Amino acid sequence: AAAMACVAATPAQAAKPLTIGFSQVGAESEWRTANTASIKAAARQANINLKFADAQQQQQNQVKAIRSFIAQRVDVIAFSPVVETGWETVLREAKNAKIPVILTDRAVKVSDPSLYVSFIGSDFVEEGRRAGRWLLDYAKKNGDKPLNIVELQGTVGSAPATDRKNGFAEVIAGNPKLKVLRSQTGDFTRAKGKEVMEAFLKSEGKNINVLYAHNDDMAIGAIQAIEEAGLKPGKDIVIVSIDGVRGAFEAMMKGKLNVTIECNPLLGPTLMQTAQAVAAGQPVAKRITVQEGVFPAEVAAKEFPNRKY
Ligand code: GZL
Repeated sequence: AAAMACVAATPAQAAKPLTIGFSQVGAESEWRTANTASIKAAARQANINLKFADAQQQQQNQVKAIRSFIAQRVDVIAFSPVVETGWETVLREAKNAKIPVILTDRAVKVSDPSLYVSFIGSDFVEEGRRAGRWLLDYAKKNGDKPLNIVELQGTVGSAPATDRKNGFAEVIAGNPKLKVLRSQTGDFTRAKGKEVMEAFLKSEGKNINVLYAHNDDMAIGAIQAIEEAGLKPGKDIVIVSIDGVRGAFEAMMKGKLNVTIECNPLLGPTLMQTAQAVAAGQPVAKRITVQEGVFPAEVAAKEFPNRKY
């Protein structure tokens, strides 16, 4: 009989819970709040020890947090990079410390893709294209008359702002009657979105037919500015927005917003699964995308009860 390989039974080592250091962009929007809630809940469910740092939308706070996670020797570092560039040095420090890094939500531009193991998040260019396609369709249904657009961009230098701008511009180039009059950042917040929309209204006033907002929070701020200017949001100025947060559905049900392009913030479970696989030395996909749809106002009431964020 083949010699039986026998291994002395050792008391099962209670697996030490994984420790993940997570650097979050901030708390700038309803989307971010939902994203943070998803990550914290998923860590609890997976019995993962989560060290969570809020960067108040400042890149240097994220660099500091990542350095602190390295010093604490966490098992995995994950973060949502507030902007695309400026990460090479700190990511090389993590690599030299042999701590794997996972990107969630937003991407980075680095010369060496081995500086992170996986990027879990939406395709923002496609989200911009979806906004553009909705507007092309709207133009066709409304006698193809000229449409003057103002654009509220997200945080300057962030992947969602750059990509949503490019995807939208690529698609509306198909209709020369669609013109972007002014485009400026509202930094993804309601307050800034309102402030910049006030400036747009002062300079362009009745000339504005459409607002394209890179997130719902800026659109909601702009809605207040439009109403304070005595105009009807969703009618005098058609509003196309992105995220699909609760506030957007509420605005659509009131007829103040025309469409929201969903951007799924519920990345927590996928992040935890990926981190566990990485820590176990298993291969993981370099790019993990998420499912998301388009919700025009006419479906808002029906869809609202199904919303998870
Ligand atoms: C998109 C995310 C953006 C949201 C904004 O994945 O990075 O940041 O669209 C949030 O609401 O502020």
